[in-house]
This record gives sequence, structure tokens and C-alpha cells, in this order.
Amino acid sequence: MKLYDGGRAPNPRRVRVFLAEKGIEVPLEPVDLGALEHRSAAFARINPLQRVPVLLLDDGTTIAESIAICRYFEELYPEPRLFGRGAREVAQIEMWNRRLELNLLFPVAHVFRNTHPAMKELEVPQVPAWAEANKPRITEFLNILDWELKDRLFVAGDRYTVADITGLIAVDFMKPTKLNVPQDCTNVRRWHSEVSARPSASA
Ligand SMILES: N[C@@H](CCC(=O)N[C@@H](CS)C(=O)NCC(=O)O)C(=O)O
Repeated sequence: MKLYDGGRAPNPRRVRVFLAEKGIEVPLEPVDLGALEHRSAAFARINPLQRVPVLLLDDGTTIAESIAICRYFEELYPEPRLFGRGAREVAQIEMWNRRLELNLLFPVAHVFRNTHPAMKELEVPQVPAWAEANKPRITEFLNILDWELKDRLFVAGDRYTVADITGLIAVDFMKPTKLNVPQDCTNVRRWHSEVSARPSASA
């Protein structure tokens, strides 16, 4: 088994943080996105969408999509339960993970991909207006998240879950995107510093 990894790229880091929380070690195969290694014909056979991360199993099966990879490991190593237990909790965590993806991680990625010079060859064409359109959506969602976090410890409740991983990666990705969490989002700032202090955050 090996995990095709993308260094500082946010989606592969989602899986590395998840594995660190579970205490699972998987050999990493670095893919140099800057050198367009993932655009090779060889990598297209591993993932036709030419994106990382991808998990390659010993029987040759490939699993792409960060959350699909995380769910594979959750089934094999259920504890700690990062996708929850029981209908209600699983649905709450799924809801928050999707909200964090759709309303924070993806908009931050749109800003990064459509403005950063390093993305010129990966995001063709870069559309700066699409980056601008996403900026207010990020602030709007952070204010909603701030309100939610005023009376609970973590994004989906009082326990750390996969939704916190998506949130951590999204907020960290704001830095190279030259975006900031507003000063008055004190609950988001408190939550972010707590999840950043976990050993898994350095994965
Ligand atoms: N939906 C995929 C997204 C994967 C993705 O976009 N990965 C980025 C790195 S964070 C990538 O491979 N980018 C290469 C490119 O844009 O050409 C997931 O959740 O894993």
C-alpha cells in the first residue's frame, strides 16, 4: 500500500492529518505538482483526474478523493471515530464536513488557484474575477462558523472529527492565499489555535 502525496498541497494534507489522528502509518510516494509530475501519462493511469492524494492498495485498487481515502481507513481502524457513530452523529459530522468543504476549503482554493502565480500552469485559464467573487463568501461563512463555535469546542460538536480536519486545512490554506480570519472571529481563532496545537497538525 502507498499514498501518493502532494507535499504542501491541502488535500493530501487532509489525509495525512487524518492518519496521524488514527496513529496509522502509510508509506508516502511524493508527487511533485510543481514539476507537473501528476500530469504524466503514468500518473493518469493511477488517477485519470490527475489529482492527489491517491491511495494504492496492495491488490492494485486505487482510491482517490481525500474523504474516500479517509473513509477507507475509518472502516479498517474505527477508533477514534472521526466520522462519528450512529445516525445522528454521523449525519451531523457529514453536514459540517460538507459545509466546510463547500463554503470554506473550495472558495479558498478558488482564490488561490485563480490568483497565485505558481498556479498558472495548473489553473488554465486563471480567472481573477472568480477569485474576487469568492472572497466575500469566505468572510460570510467564517462569521457563521464563529457564531456556531461560541458554545461548542469543535466544528461538529464536543469531539474532534474529520470536519475539524477540513476546517484546519482550509484556514491554514488562507495564509498562502493572502487571506486572514477576521479579528472579530474570536471563536474561530480559539478553535483554530486548539486544533493547530494537536500533534497531527504537523502532518
Ligand atoms: N476532490 C479531490 C481534490 C484533489 C485535488 O484537487 N488535489 C490537488 C492538490 S490539493 C491537485 O492534485 N492539484 C493538481 C492540479 O490542480 O493539477 C480530493 O478531495 O482529494
